Amino acid sequence: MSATSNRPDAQLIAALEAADYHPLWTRYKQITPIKPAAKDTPRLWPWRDFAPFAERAAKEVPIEDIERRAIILTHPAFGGATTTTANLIAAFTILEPGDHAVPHRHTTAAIRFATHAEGAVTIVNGRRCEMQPGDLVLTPPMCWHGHINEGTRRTYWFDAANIPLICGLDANFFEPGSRSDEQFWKVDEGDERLYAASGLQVASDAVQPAPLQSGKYHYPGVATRAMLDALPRTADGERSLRYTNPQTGGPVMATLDCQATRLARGAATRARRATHNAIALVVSGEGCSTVGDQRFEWQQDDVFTIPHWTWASHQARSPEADLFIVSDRPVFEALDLLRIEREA
Ligand code: GTQ
Ligand code: FE2
Repeated sequence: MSATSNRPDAQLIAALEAADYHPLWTRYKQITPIKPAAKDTPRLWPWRDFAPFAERAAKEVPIEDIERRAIILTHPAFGGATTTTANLIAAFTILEPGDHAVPHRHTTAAIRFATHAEGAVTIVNGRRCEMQPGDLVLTPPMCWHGHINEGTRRTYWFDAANIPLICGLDANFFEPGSRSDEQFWKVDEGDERLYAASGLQVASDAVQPAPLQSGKYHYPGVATRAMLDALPRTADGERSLRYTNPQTGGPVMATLDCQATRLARGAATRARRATHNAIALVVSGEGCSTVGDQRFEWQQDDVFTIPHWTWASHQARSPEADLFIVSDRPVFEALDLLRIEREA
């Protein structure tokens, strides 16, 4: 017998439930909690633990046999679902010299950030995007993309995508490309040139709504680092840049936001919490973060999560440390659910 069996309306409740009705009054607190409660604890995936698996995947899994040689960092709190933190996955893609990862396109949105990818190229909608250190390459929804390693060494890059969000919405569409389409790879930077200069845009008389997905796909690391160098330091040592859609000044995609953060040794950043979820990649340097009740010591290529509504503060141990942070913030902004709190 359930806990409700002694109440005066017990028989009504049982009858309702048997007929596929739920009285709101017995479950109001369950379905309207007073605040968010992330399923997952904050988690760190150190590169040194991951590297042997990446090496095995490179040796044991031919690229011709698979869609992508990517390994996703998964949190066990999601009950076996392929999720890193709510709505998001993070992964590393591994390519051997000469590897071609077959072209495809899909409604899920993804980004990749070059960590050790010199010689690799991602082609997005017929534009060649070379993966220089610290480069960000977007694949907005339904953009064709394939990858090649034209270099002489194994390459690695960090991926993030909104796959759990799109699976939750059951809004996946996927189109395979052809492994034998030689022309796909024979392109130059193409229309990416139209987005190369910051502060300049193609003029148009067309009256149309601002596109929610960036038309610029390639954000060179050299430009990000130069701008971080130029930013004045804040009281808590944090200097942050947001990658933007040049046509709107808003987030790079409708569902994903990207940020570059530079920390200075000494100060810990003021703790903050937000309703959206974030994943941080350590681009350079060393440091530590307090996320919820966890404390992470991190170094280059480590990845950690900042689940929603969890306090987070970061600190560099080296003179400077750079983080790349990807989040689902635009989803919360679009739905008017964004809340951010900062410690006093
Ligand atoms: O590069 O196309 O890590 O489609 C997951 C899904 C990478 C990609 C991932 C993808 C890709
Ligand atoms: Fe893809």
